[in-house]
Amino acid sequence: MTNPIYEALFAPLADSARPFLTLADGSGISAAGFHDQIARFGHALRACGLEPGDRVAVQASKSPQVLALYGAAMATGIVFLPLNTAYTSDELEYFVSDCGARLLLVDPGRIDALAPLAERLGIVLESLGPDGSFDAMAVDQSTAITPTPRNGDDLAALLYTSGTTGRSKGAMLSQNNLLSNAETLVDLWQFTEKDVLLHALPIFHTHGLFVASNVILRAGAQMIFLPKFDLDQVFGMLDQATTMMGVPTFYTRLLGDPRLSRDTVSHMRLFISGSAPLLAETHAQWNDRTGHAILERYGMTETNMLTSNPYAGARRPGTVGMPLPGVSLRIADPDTGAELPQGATGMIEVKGPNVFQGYWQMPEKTAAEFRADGYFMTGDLGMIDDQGYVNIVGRAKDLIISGGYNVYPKEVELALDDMPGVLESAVIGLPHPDFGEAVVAVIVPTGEGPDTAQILQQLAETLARYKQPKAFIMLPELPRNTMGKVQKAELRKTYAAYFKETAA
Ligand code: MLC
Ligand code: AMP
Repeated sequence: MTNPIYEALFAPLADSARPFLTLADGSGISAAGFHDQIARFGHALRACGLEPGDRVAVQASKSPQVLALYGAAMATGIVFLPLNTAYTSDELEYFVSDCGARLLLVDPGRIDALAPLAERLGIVLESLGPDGSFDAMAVDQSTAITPTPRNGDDLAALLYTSGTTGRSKGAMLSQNNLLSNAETLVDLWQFTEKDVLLHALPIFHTHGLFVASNVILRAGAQMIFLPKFDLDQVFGMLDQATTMMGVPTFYTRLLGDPRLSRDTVSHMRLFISGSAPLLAETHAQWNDRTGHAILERYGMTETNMLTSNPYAGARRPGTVGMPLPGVSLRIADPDTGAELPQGATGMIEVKGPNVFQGYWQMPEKTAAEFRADGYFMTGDLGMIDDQGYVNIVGRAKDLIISGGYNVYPKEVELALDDMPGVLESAVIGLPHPDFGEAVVAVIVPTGEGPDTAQILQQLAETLARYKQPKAFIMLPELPRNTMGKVQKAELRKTYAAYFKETAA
C-alpha cells in the first residue's frame, strides 16, 4: 500500500532543482526546496501528536507555507481543512469544533485573539508563515519523510460548504476524488512541465487549491504564486506565465485596465474561468482585446470539476462545455429524478470518481442529496444543447455567488432578522459589474426602521465581509405567493438594474 496523492503530486518534487514557485517579489522556490518544507512540516504535524485521519485546520494568509502544509498533510495522512481568511472568529469556531480538528494554524498576529477559542475547544493552536511557531517547530526536522500508507478511498480533505441548503457542511474528499480530477484536467487542458500558471486565487477553496495547484503538481509544472489578485502584480508577471485560472471578476477587472492587449498576453497559451458564470459579453470582449477564447469550466466543492469547454474545439460563450471524461452528467426532473430529454431544463445530476464521499458526520443530509442510483444533485439547473454543451440556466438552491464566493441568503437573513428595527428580511443577489452578483438585503422595517450603519457594524462580528450586504432596500412588505413564500425572483427582477443605476 502506498499513498497515491503524495506519490503522484508531491514525491516528484523531491531532489529536483527545477523551479516550482515564483513569488511576487521575484524570488523563487525550487521543487526540492519545496519538498524539504513539506517533509519538515510533516514531521512537525506528527510531533504535534496528530495521527492519520486527524484534522488540521488552517486559516492563514496565502503563502508557500500554507501550500506546503497541504503537502505535509497528504504525506502524513492527516485531513486538510483550509478556511477562508475572511471568516470571523464565530464562523471559525463552528468549523473547527464541527470537524473536531486537533490542530489549528493561523497567522502569527491572531494567536492572542484565538487563544481562548482554542482553550475552549481543547485544540492545539500554532501560527504559520514567516515567524510562525509551527515553522519554528519544523525548522530542524528532517527533509526526508516516509509517507504514511493510505489508499485512494481515504479522506484527504474536508472543505466546508453550505451545499444546497442549510448550515455549512464539511464535504469529505478522498485521495481519489482529488487525484482523478487532477489527472483528467492535466490531459484535457494539455498541461505539461513547460507550463507556468499565474496563480492569484485564494488557496482555501477548490478552485485555487485543487484545480490550480493539483493540476500544476501533477503536470510537473510551475506557478507564479501571488498573495491575491492584484492588477499591477498580474500585469507585472503575465510575460512569464503561460496559463491563468480565475473567477470572472479577474477577467472583468483585467478588461477594465488599459494595459490589457495582445502584446501583454503574447506569452500565454490558455485562460480558464470558473466558479461563477462568465458573461458571454466578457468572453467576446476578451477575444477582441487579446485574441484568446477564455475556456469556461464548471464544478463544485462536492464534486471537483464536472464539465469543460474543449481545449481544441469551439469554446462556446455562455456554456460550460461537455462533461469531463469519466463524469456522468444528466438533466433530471428536480422532483422525480427522471432523466429529461436533450434540450429540456432540469436539475444537473452527476456521478463519477470525482464526486465526494458525503458530508462530515451528516449521513441524513448526505443521503438527501443523492439519488438512489448514486447521482448527486448539484442544485444547479441546466440544459444540454444540440451540440452537447451544458448550459447553466439557473439555480434550484438559494445561493448568491459574489466574486466567486458563495453566500447563503438564509445565513444573512437569520442575522438580520435579529437586529433592532428589522421586522423581516429577504437577501438576494443582484447583477454587479465587479462581483457578478452582489449581496443585497431587502428589509421590512419596524417603527423608525433600522440604522444600516449599525447593522453593518454588528454583522461584522459574525459574518465574513463578503457575505455582508453591499446595499439595503427598504420595503413596506415582501412580495409573497399564495403559499406565503417570499418571491425572491420578483425582487431580483424589480431591482435588476440597481447597481447600474446607483453607479450612474
Ligand atoms: C472581497 N470583498 C468581496 C469579495 N471579495 N465582497 C463580495 N464578494 C467578494 N468576492 C470585499 C472586501 O472585503 C472589501 O470590503 C470589498 O469587498 C472590496 O474588496 P476588493 O479589494 O475589491 O476585493 P479583493 O480583495 O480584490 O477580492 C476580490 C476577488 C476575491 C474577486 C479577487 O474575492 C477572490 O479572489 N475571489 C475568488 C474566490 C474563489 O476562489 N472562489 C472559488 C470557490 S471554489 P470593504 O471592507 O473594502 O468594503 C468553487 C468551485 C469551482 O466555486 O467551480 O471553482
Ligand atoms: P462551491 O460550492 O463554492 O464549490 O460553488 C459551486 C457552485 O458554483 C456550483 O454549484 C455552481 O452554481 C457555481 N459554478 C461553478 N462554476 C460555474 C460556472 N462556470 N458557471 C456558472 N456557475 C458556476
